[in-house]
Amino acid sequence: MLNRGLRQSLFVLVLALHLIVLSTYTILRYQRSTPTETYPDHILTEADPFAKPLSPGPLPASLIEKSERLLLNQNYKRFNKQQKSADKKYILPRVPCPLLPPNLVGRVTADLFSYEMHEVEEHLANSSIQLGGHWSPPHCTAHYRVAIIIPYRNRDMQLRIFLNFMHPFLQKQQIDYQIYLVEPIEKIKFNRALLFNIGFREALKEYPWQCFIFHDVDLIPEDDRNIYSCPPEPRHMSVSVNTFNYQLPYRGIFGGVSAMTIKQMEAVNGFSNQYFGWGGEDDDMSARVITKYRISRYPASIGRYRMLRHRPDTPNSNRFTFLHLGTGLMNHDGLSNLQYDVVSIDKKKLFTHILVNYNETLIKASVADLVKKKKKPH
Ligand code: BGN
Repeated sequence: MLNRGLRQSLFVLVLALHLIVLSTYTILRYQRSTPTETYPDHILTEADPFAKPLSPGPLPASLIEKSERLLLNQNYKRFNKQQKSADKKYILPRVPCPLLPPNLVGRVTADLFSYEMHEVEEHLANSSIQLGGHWSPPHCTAHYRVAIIIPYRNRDMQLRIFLNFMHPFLQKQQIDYQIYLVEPIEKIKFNRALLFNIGFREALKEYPWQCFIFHDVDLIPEDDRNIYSCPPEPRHMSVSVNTFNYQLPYRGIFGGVSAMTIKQMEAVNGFSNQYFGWGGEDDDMSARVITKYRISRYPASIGRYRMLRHRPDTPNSNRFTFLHLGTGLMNHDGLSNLQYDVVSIDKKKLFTHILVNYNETLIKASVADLVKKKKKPH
């Protein structure tokens, strides 16, 4: 025989168990419930390659409005159905990604270990990066289509560290992006600005990029709130770099990492093609930019970068000649007189490699008369 007290506590226990089971069931049901299949027509888009998710992944949950979460959820389900049925008429609703990417944390530290390329590829094997290093968010339409252009030569170790860190970094920002490496063939002089112009041209031939990030391979961002997008004014992004004691070395600096839209690039005729060797080409671009815009920057606490160590390059002694001309060459030298040959375009797993050739003599000759005239005005 159970006494009264024991009977009462048993009753309370059974009641509590019931409550737990019931609430778990309700929560699960709510989470799984499919939003209604009738979907307002205006949200359905034509089959838009840029709205197409690549593959399903975990759904972002925190910091997203409930209504947005339902849309994302529905998109995810439709995507799976579409995969199974291969029904071309099944059009995914265009759902913009949340304005504030949900998983940003602020300060981030890169893994600077020098993994082999195949190890980096393995690390990133599950993140649905398309051949050529293109990624876009699987369940929503990114707000920005961004090409990352990297002038490159002989920096294999830095490249591996960069790729290993940058892919997850950009994916967390929910950007539709691709990484392009533009490399000159061996026997010609390195020309950072010319390689940027080439990257800009070539990238636009294959995808409607809106925004370009001109990026040195040795700079690794340290804060994921440093969103890789293009604001209304050209943005200098590497505001505070460890090698400069996290301070802007001078007001007009535009080197390291910078972001420009197509319109902004075209408005200043791109970069100058005349800077062979190290230095000055970014100052030239800065001078071009300020004729039409103001340089925008994130606060120093966000635009933070770590520079990977390397041997210093030899400065180009000619750079002062062109810098002294100010923006004198702007309308004649840049995208308008760009000449180069593409040797190969190689779609690697994590980036697109564009190997190029150009003729320094011809490029210099294209502005020689103008330089003479500007130096000695009549
Ligand atoms: C400057 C270089 C830039 C370089 C920054 C940071 C020149 C032009 C002659 C004054 N400018 O001095 O190209 O990005 O340092 O390293 O050399």
